[in-house]
Amino acid sequence: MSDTRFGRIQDLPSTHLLGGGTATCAGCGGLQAVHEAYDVLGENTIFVNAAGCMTLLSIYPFTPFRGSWLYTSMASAPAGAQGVRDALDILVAKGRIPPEEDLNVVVLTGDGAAYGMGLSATSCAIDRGLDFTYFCYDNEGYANTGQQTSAATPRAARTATDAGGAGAPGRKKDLFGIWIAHRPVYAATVIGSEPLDLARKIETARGIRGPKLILALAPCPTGWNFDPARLVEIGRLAVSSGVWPLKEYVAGRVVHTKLPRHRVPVEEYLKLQGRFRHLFEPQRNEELLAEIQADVDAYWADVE
Ligand SMILES: Cc1ncc(C[n+]2csc(CCOP(=O)(O)OP(=O)(O)O)c2C)c(N)n1
Ligand code: SF4
Ligand SMILES: [Mg+2]
Repeated sequence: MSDTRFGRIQDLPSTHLLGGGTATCAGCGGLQAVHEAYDVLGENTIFVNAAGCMTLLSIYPFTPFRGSWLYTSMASAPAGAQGVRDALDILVAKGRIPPEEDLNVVVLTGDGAAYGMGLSATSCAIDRGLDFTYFCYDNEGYANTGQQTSAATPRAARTATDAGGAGAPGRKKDLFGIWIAHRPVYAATVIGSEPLDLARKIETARGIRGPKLILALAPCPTGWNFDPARLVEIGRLAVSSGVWPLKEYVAGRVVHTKLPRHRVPVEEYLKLQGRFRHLFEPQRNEELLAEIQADVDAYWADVE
């Protein structure tokens, strides 16, 4: 079991309390993925940000990015993106900005908004064929407000709202599946600990017009209760255990971009995280561990 800063999940602070409210936590997998994506997207980018941890990057009128930033409520980032895209199209059509100064419109959202509150606005934006990239950093909970359970929280994870017993009772919603049911031009899963795979997918998305999903698993030391120094290790274990399949949907087909042929047992991934400690201590919960492993095995049985 890893060293962790917090004994109980209820003791987790809101990120509002950290760094005077101006920064993300050390070892933040969300920031890692956003940083890597921005290296490819470049400064001709406008982030349309749904309220969440990444909102703490900006303090009006400043952000750490060279591009632009629009802050929206949790549910309405895709609607904000539509307004920005329309305004840019008008400015280009009127010759007020040259086409080479046009911007990539990128929604930057957490899972609470992406899997839940913002889903209908997202669905409608895809249906309208909006030219935007929808970047979700999925830290599997409402992290900014203290890691409450979201529709992305995996089975058995303890959160502020499922703090006791067997942890979260549900199963993680399949947002990638919901997106591809809309037949977007592109959808991909990524993780910051696989930066080349991530960069190639951002590059692909940047070159296609229409609605595009980039769904990044974002290991969160504060909400998942692990040592920030283990960020990359945990990200790689998410992939090598098969918990987080790396894949893309392009031209109507799903292709896996990394096949973990010799999958490590899922418990290698789980046991580094305090949110799953109750599966191992004071005694192993063999039933739940087997159930979680069986879910992952069933996914890959369909792929292989
Ligand atoms: C309608 C609404 N309800 C609640 C909030 C309070 N709130 C701000 S950020 C946040 C958590 C968002 O979770 P997620 O989208 O997963 O982003 P994360 O905090 O994990 O980065 C909540 C609940 C809000 N801003 N708007
Ligand atoms: S709570 Fe998690 S997602 Fe939010 S800033 Fe901290 S590490 Fe990142
Ligand atoms: Mg979240």
